[in-house]
Amino acid sequence: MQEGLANNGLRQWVNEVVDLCRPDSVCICDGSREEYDRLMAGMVERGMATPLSQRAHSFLFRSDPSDVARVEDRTFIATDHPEQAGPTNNWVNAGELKHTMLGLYTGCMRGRTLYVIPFSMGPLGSPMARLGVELTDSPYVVCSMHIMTRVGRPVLAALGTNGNFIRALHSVGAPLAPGEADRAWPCAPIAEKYISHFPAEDLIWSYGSGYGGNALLGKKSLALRIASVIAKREGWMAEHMLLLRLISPQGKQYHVAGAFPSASGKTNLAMLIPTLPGWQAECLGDDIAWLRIGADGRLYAINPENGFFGVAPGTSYQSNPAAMDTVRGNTIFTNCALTDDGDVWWEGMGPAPSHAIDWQGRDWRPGSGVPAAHPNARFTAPAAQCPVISPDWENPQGVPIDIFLFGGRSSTVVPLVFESVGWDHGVFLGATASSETTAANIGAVGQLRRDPFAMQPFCGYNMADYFQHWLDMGDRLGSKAPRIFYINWFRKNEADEWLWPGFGDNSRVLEWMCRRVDGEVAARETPIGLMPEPGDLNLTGLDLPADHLAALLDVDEPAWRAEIPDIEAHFARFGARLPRRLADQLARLKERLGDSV
Ligand code: O2Y
Ligand code: MN
Repeated sequence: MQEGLANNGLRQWVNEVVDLCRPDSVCICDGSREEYDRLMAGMVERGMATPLSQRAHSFLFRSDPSDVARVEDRTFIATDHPEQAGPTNNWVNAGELKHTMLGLYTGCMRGRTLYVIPFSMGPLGSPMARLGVELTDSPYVVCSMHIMTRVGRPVLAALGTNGNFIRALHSVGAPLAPGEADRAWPCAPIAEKYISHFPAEDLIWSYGSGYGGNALLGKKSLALRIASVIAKREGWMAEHMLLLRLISPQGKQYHVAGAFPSASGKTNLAMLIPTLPGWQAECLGDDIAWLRIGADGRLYAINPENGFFGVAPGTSYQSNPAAMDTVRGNTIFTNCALTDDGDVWWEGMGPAPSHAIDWQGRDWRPGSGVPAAHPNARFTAPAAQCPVISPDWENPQGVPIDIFLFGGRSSTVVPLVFESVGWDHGVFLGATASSETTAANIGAVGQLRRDPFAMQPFCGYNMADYFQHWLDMGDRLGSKAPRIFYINWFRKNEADEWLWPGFGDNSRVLEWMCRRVDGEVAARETPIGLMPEPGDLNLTGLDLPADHLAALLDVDEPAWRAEIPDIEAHFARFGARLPRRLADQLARLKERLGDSV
């Protein structure tokens, strides 16, 4: 019996889980440094973690090769009726899934400790924060949650005796027989992995995976899938968005919230270092935003997370110096390569070492034909360590949003930037957002995939109702609604060259948006939206060939007309539930493109 827990609901739930999962012991996490160090030391002793001599308080983990990323086909929205989950989710009947998972959970923590992790998403005490408790048998999850969320005693104090919290149960699904040695990365086979969400009960059950989004349940499961359902119910928004503050040479602040699919340079943009003279940027968050309408009628956003769980490969002092400085210490690395001098290395970080141990623990040398780090290798680091973190990143009231960004990777068709003609058109742009698949996606590379609002894997309910929720929010915001833009940094020419330099130079596109917000610059009306004239972008100091600029701002009307059937097929998936206002937007686009309606 967990008598030490003052919260009645929590005590009862922990007792039920102990009866079901049969752990050898229970540990109530206090969130202290001592707790983190003790758990890490234990994992080092058992051969699960390697301390890195080149980075203070940093450790390398190697996962099981079957457990390297989120598993979308093992991720479920469990409700009574399939329409509640909609066509973009894996639906399972809630009762049936519970029956299956109760079988798996029975005795699954034998030989292990059950950790009780009280955590807050959002600064504790913020009106926008939510409390959760994750029960897990993974000390790696505990240490990662210490970084990614606010954990421990203050959360228990905030819960009091009867406070509400979101329940998240996690097991690696690998019970130990008496005397059985543990594996470096315990997990269950793929067919036994379940990342399950029961929105009717604000409940998360995860089984069989110890990796990232499958196991750190505050992140994708709570802050997006469950929170999106709560947000719809309560009239706010839970979005897969970075948060960025831009500061003009005159000191004026603009706040940007941007939704991009995985592997579209989201963390790089979140930690932007502008090349445009006089402009500064501050990072407020790199992955998730919670937004609500404030007393002044504007939309305010917080980052509910406390750290970054970023993709390591491709991150370098060239692509993202702020991220490189963020991970200099107090960082957990997963599936990176280990160098002979006790540091981590990954593809795209810089010159390759002459020898390393790869992510699977094997000897590796350049030219060996396999990557040293897994393409989804990750760093887990405290946001507070980011050199460009905003002083307001923990502001409990959030920051007022001026600009929404949508976008993806598109080597053809989509121009560098365009603005929506109004809120409904902006929602249409979010609803039809697409991106080319990369090596980070399962399946063929370079194929266009619709990823509405970058929420396809993360919306906890019927996406058609989510579209309606965006329309409703716009109605409530009226003239105070943020402006909506669509961007594409990834356009190429026939010679397969990038047309836009990207990274810090993206500040030039953002500056145009800020001037649009201030009404300082007109825009060219095109069939797809409002665009800058070539002379409207501040390209001072940038050596951009004129033909590149022309191509970047060109609207290829035949190519856009060719997109229409795919948008129609995408919308058709939602049947009669698709909001009429989005069907109208499609009809207007067709009209503007001169297509028959
Ligand atoms: O592979 C995972 O488990 C992590 S996925 C992830 C991590 C951090 C931020 N975003 C994502 C994502 O897939 O969008
Ligand atoms: Mn993400």
